[in-house]
Amino acid sequence: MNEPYLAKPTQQQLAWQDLELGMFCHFGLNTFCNREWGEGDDSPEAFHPAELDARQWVRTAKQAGFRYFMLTAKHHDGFCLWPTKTTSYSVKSSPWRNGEGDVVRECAEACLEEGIGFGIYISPWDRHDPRYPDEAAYDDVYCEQLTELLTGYGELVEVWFDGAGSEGRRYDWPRIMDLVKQFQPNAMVFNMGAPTVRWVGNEDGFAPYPCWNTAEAARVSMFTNDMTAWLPETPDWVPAECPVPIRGNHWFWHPNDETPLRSLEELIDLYERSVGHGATLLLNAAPDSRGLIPDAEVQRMKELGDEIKRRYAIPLAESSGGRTVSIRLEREADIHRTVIMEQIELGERVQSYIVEAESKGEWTVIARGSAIGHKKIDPLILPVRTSHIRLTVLESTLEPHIRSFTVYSDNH
Ligand code: FUL
Repeated sequence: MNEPYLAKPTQQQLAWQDLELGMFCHFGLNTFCNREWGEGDDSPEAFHPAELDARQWVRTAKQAGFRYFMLTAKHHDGFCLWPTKTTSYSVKSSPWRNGEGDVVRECAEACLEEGIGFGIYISPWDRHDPRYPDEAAYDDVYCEQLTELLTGYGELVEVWFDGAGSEGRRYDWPRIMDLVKQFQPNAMVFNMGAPTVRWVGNEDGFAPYPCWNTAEAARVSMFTNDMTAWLPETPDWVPAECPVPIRGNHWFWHPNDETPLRSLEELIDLYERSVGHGATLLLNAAPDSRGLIPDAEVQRMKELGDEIKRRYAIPLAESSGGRTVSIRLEREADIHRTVIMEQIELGERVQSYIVEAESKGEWTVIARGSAIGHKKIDPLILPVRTSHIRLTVLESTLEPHIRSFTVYSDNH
């Protein structure tokens, strides 16, 4: 008998889903003009990050356990952080490094040195370029800019196509996708064209549960409930990414910003509801006008990384298997959380499951859910004292395969 069709990830998607944590980095002319969305008329003269140190940015990500780093090579204002041949509206016209600098290169090199993935954000919407109103002429510009980025900076993990400002606008997506396929076949494509990764649909940093890996569409931007029209070759497997700024709703740095930095409690909660719901967390920390990520942000990132390690680096016990996976501990312990991963290379099979703990011969359900996918974290409201714990898959499309079932205690 033929098995029912089940969407499966590509090797590249599998590798990307294992990254789990990305640091987003919004930096550009906005940083110097106290803006979130420059209108494309700020002078490149303003761009002078006297102490710019991309290694400090990337180290901040690395030290916190983040595995990829995404830079806004071009935001909506159209200012390019690399010396593009397509426009003079770039670092070339700025006083920074006498117009000879290249922020994209410095980030690419820092990522290579630190051994984490590098990705770029390149806004399709361009509020500066005079050719923007002419669809065909701008497609040429955009494709040239993209080609420069895809070919000049080594291997990219992801290319971020932001829908904001592009609601209703047509771009030549087949042509744009061909460039990515040709020059960076391993890079993930975010949300537009023929995406391999979708936007989770909010900028709050969490994935509503269940967050299945299969989808046929995703929201275009924060400003519409329209769904993107994806090209027919879009795979059925399109895992979700959850972008969120570490400070309020500001993606860029602002002088004397009083928007509060997210607390450690809030961030770890977001981690457990993004990565813990099978998605990827993309947390933004913005460099300031010196060209450095401020101490408070660096510190908070580090605290988050330390807390993730404290909770999840040392399992009490771990097992894997099929429909039922049991764990017997050598002695009773307080369980604070469980983590389940499905072998997603075989597709997302589990539809519902329970986790139970035994005490004096009685089994009690301590967690339940539907999707598992890449990862499901179940933090327990109260710790459960037990020496015997089991996962049971109640419903699945095909025979379930559990990559790992892990229990954690705070008292290890
Ligand atoms: C949005 C943009 O409008 C914001 O400025 C930011 O870049 C965010 C990640 O995406 O659509």
